[in-house]
Amino acid sequence: MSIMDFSGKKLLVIGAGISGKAASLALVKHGGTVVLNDLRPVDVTEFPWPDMAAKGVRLVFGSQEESLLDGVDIVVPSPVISPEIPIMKAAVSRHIPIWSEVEVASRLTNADILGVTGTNGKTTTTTLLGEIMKSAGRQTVVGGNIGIGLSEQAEDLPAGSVVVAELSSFQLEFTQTMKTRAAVILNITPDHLDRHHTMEAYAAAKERIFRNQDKHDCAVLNYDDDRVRKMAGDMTGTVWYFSTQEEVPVGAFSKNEELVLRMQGKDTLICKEQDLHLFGKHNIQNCLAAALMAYAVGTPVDIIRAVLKNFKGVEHRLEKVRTIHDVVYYNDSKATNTDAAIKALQAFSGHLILIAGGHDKMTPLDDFMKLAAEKVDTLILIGAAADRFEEAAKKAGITDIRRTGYSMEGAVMLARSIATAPQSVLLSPACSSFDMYDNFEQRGRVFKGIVNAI
Ligand code: UMA
Repeated sequence: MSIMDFSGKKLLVIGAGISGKAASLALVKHGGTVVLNDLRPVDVTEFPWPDMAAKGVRLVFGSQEESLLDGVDIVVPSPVISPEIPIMKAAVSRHIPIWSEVEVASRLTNADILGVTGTNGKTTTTTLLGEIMKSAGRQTVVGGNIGIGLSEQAEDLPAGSVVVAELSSFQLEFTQTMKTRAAVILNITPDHLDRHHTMEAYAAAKERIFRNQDKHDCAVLNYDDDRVRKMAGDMTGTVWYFSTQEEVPVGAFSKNEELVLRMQGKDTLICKEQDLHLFGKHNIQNCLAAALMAYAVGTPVDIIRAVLKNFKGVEHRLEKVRTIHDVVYYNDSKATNTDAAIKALQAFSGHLILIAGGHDKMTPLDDFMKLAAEKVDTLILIGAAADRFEEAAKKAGITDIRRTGYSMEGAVMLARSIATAPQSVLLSPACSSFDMYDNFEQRGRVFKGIVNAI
C-alpha cells in the first residue's frame, strides 16, 4: 500500500495519551488538519510535546462536545475510547469513518506489518519477534500496545522493512484496511468484558488482525485454544498452528522438551526447551509463535534459534529480580488478570510465597485460587481486592493467608521474614494496579526497588 496523503482531510483525534499524540503528529506531517481532543483539562505545560500546537495540531481539552465532529472526515479514537460514549455514537450516526491509531499507522507505511494479539503473552512475543527481525538484518520497529505509538514508529518506512505491532482488541476494533503480512492470536480468555460485553465480541475484535490477508500472508493460530483454532475456517491467509500439546499438521510444536518446526511434512529442530531463559508453558507458546511469524517472512531457522537462546525475557513478566539466601524473587506485575497469574503459577512446581491483589477486576477467582491452593505455601494479599481474594482463597482451601493492607513494602518484608529455600517469592497480582499505582510498570518497579534494597 502506498503512503497516504491526508491533505484536505480534517481529522478529529480523541484522547491525548500516547496514541492520540502519535496519530496527531503523524497526520499533520502527512498533510491532515488535526484537532486533538481530550475530556480531561490536560495541562499543556506538562505535555511531553509542548510544540504540538506549533506543529499545527489544534488542542481542545476539557470537554468532548459533539460539535467537534462538524466538518470532520475521519475520527481517530485512542484505544480506551469506547464506541458507547456520546461523541463516538454521534460519529457513527453521522457516518464518519472511524480509524484506530494503528489503522492510521498502516496507511503511512510501506513496511510489512507483523501483528501480535491475544489476551496474554503479547508483549513477550512482540519483543522476541522484534529481536529476531533485527537479527535477521531487516529494518525493524516495534510498537503499539507495548506502550509506543505505532504511527510515529511506522510512518514513512520503506518496503522491505518490518513493523512488529502488539495489537489490543481496542486497537483492532477500529481497523479497516490494515493488512498484516503475518499475524498471530496467542490465546483468548475473558478480559475487557466491560468494553466488549461478550466473549464473542472480544474474539471478533481480535480476529480483525487477519482481515485483509491474502494467501501470501500467514495466519498463526494457537492449536491448543479451541476458540482460536476454530478461526481457521474464516482465514483468507495461509494458516499455520503452534501447540505445546500436539504435533500440528503445519507450524511449530513442542514435544519431548524440544521446539520443532514442521513445514511440508519435514521437521526441523528449532531448539531445546533447556536452551531457553524463558520458562513456563505459556512462554514456550510465545517462542513457538514468534518463531513461526519470523519464519513466515523468510527468516532462516539458524537466526531464530540464536535469538531464542539469547532472549532473557521482558520486564515485569516472570522477571527474575534477585536471589536472597537461595530464595528467588520474581516480578510478574504484568499479571493484571487471573489468567496471566494462572500462567505464572503454572510455571512453578510449587513452594511459592505469592503476593497478589490490587484493583479488583471482579472476574471469577475459582480457577486461580484452586491452582494457588496447589502451588502456594503462603498467600500475601495487598490492595483493594483483599476481602474478595481472601474469601475465595479460604474457599479453595488455602490456610496461610496474610494481609498487609496497601503496603507493598510490608508484603515484601513479610515474605522475606518467612521465605526459606526451596521457596520462591512471586509478585503476580491477578489485578490491575490502579488502587495503589499509576500502572503495572510502576508497581513492578516499586517491588523490585524494595527487593533490591533488602
Ligand atoms: N479520554 C477521553 N474521553 C474518554 C475517555 C478517555 O478523552 O471518554 C482520554 C483520557 O483523558 C486520556 C486518553 O483518553 O488522556 C487516554 O487514552 P488511552 O488510555 O487510550 O491512552 P494511551 O496513552 O493512548 O495508551 C494506549 C493504550 N491504552 C489502552 O489501551 C487503555 C496503551 O495500552 C498503549 O500502550 C498505547 O495506547 C500505545 O499504543 C496499555 C493498556 O493498558 C498498555 N492496554 C490494554 C491492555 O494491554 O490490557 C488494552
